[in-house]
Amino acid sequence: MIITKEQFKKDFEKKMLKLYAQEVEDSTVHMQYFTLGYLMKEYISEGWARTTNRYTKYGEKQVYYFSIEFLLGRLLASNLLNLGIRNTVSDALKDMGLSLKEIEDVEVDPGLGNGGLGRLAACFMDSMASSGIPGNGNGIRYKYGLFQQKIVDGYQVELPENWLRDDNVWEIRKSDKAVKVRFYGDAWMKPKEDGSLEPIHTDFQEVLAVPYDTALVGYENKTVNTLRLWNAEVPNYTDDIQGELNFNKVLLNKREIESISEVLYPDDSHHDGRVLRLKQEYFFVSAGLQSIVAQHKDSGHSLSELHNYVAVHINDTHPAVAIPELMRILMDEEGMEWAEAWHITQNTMSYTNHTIMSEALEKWQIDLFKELLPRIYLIIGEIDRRFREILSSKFGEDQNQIEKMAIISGGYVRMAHLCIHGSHSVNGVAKLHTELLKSQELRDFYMLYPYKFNNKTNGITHRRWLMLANPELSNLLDETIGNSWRRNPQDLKLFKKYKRDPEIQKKVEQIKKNNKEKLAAYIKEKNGIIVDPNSIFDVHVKRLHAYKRQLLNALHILHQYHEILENPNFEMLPKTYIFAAKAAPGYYFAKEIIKFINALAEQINNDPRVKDRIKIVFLENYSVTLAEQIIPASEVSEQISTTTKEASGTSNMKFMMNGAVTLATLDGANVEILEEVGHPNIVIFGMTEKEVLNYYRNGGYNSREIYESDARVKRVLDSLTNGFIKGIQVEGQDIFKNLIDYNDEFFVLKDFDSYVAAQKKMEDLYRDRFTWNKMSIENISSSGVFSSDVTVMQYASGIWDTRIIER
Ligand code: NBG
Repeated sequence: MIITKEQFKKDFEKKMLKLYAQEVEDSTVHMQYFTLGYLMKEYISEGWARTTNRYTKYGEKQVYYFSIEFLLGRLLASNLLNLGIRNTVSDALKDMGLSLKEIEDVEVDPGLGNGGLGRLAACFMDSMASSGIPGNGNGIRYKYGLFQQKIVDGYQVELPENWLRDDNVWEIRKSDKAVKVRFYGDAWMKPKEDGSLEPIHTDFQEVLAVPYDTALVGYENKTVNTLRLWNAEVPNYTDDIQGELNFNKVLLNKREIESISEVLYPDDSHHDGRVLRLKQEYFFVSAGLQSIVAQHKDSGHSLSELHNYVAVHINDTHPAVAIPELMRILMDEEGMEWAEAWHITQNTMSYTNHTIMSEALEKWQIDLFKELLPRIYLIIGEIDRRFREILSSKFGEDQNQIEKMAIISGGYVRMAHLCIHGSHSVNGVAKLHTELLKSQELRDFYMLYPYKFNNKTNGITHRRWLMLANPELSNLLDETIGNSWRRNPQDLKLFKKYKRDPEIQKKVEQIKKNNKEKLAAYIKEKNGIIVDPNSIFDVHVKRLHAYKRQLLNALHILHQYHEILENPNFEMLPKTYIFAAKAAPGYYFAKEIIKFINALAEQINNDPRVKDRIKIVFLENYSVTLAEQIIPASEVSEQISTTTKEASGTSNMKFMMNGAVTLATLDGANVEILEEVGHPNIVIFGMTEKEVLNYYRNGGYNSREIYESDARVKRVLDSLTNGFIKGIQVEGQDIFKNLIDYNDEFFVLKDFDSYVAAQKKMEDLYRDRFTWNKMSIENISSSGVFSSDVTVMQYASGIWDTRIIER
């Protein structure tokens, strides 16, 4: 949009007066935030209405991205950026004596996700709007986002994150679009006179799903898409009295019902088998589909054409019940026959798998499922029966094979199998991950449905992760290669030609230094630790999980510590190791690793013999906002998961785009980062995929042998248990046990040697400033393909079959 400074000032003053009966000069920064936020919403609303109308009027096929998590991050800055008025607003505010930065800092970061999966959904939303793809998000409006993490005495403490305590300026409650979702009761098929069967569902509990819509503003285009998050509420029983409901029962129900949209499950890989989680899943899926079908009918299209107008994307298995739910709506409510309903459902649905970690592949006990969702269970039963017929025709009498692939088997409903059978497309999130799905985890399904499988490597929005997070680098890019990269991120490759340019190298180095200084100030303020901005900032930030191997990193630091103590003149470049990670509250081992890192930090940071050669910082409460501060200040990007375990990773792409050099195993999208930057510009170590698979398949790994034969490993591990590191009696023992007695499931010790060498190599590269800066520039300029704009275009053409309305 176009607005002058003067006009904005007038609007802002007027808005402030209206909202708070206050003049700008007497306002608090809190008031300024809400004034600006509500004003932005007004600015956005016209384009929003226009976009929605345009989609309906021209019968555009729309994508609905169903996800149990959306980790959006703060919206004020990104909305201002995408509207194209951030500079104007910033200048105008400055004229009024206000600071945009301070105002932006008032916004609460809505943590409606755990990690990569939720953040990917948010990047996709930004990219769909910015690429002119008619795309909507559909999810849950959790009252409490992911817990706030405090570190107390080295331990993680979890506090509730009440992000809605103030108004959320971005959402619009749409009570008139509320729908009802049914749980429990009895469901059966009643024979009718003509011999056909009629589905009956009685004695159910009804929950009102109320949508809250948030605008998703495209970057300097005319598109404003919608994110719809559902809130669970008690229906108004006076409209619809069911049986013997009485007041007390209503109150009791209220607690139970409202809990559906109360908390986000703080776990992205272990699934918690509680009923509430399945309730959440059905809740937002049913509400979303009901509103999609209603809208489709409103616009006058026939339901038999639904799949030509609607694509529903199932983000991991959490929304898998979308498949039977759409069947239910089409059959029970719209009177369609099975065959047609199935054809439409399969052609509407597509599914992304985000992990091969088996504990995250959802399956539900039949009893639990049937009790909570009796009608849906009947439909899945029929889907399974028909699927088994297909399998029989293929595998004949091979019952084992049939059971292995069935949807309902062994007392469970398997959601991934349901997704694959019920969708027309199944994709992995990086080349290696997709290959592993095809050759290992989902091999049988790949043999059955080879045409459904495809790869869509993840991406990140360069608007948030470069333009907003790193304005200085963005300006340098504009000055050197012009600003076309902002719209076409692949143009970042134009920057490559400056890789040997001493002046540009110096500038890139200086920008990194400035960002490091800012982070150092933050660290000092938060942790009271003084870090040297001239030291190497080596950064490991992501969810805490054993397979991500924060432990390997920490053990290496401990090793370096021993080296220094043994040889006081030990040569090394000063290093600042930065960690940030939340551990799922029930994930005991992950929490022990946090304690270990903090104990190590406490000891090393305060040991005068180290002479500041090593500093360790654990920043609490990792979030999108914190990531935006850390990543632009990073030099070494730790991507050291056990090969085969990280489906893709996305922070690896963010670091690269900000000029950090990746220290990586050949896992997930690291493989593709290597393809883009080439061997000289990345440091690779560790076991190959083949070695890992071979060990998992055939055994033969013995971590104790390494402990006994490698003196460095022995020294490090012994110091976990012999009191050398203070304050980790329990944790030290447990980590030792995990690595030695339980044979080190994630090959930490197996990769130790090559990790030490890789760290050394990084340091040598860093010493040579010309080489390092060149590497940094190579990374920045090769990162464009990892923009999620590129990814969503591939989804649009390869999976959703949606038109790109504008670019
Ligand atoms: C995560 C993977 C990451 C991947 C993101 C986004 C889950 C279940 N999976 O490797 O662990 O980058 O999904 O695809 O959160």
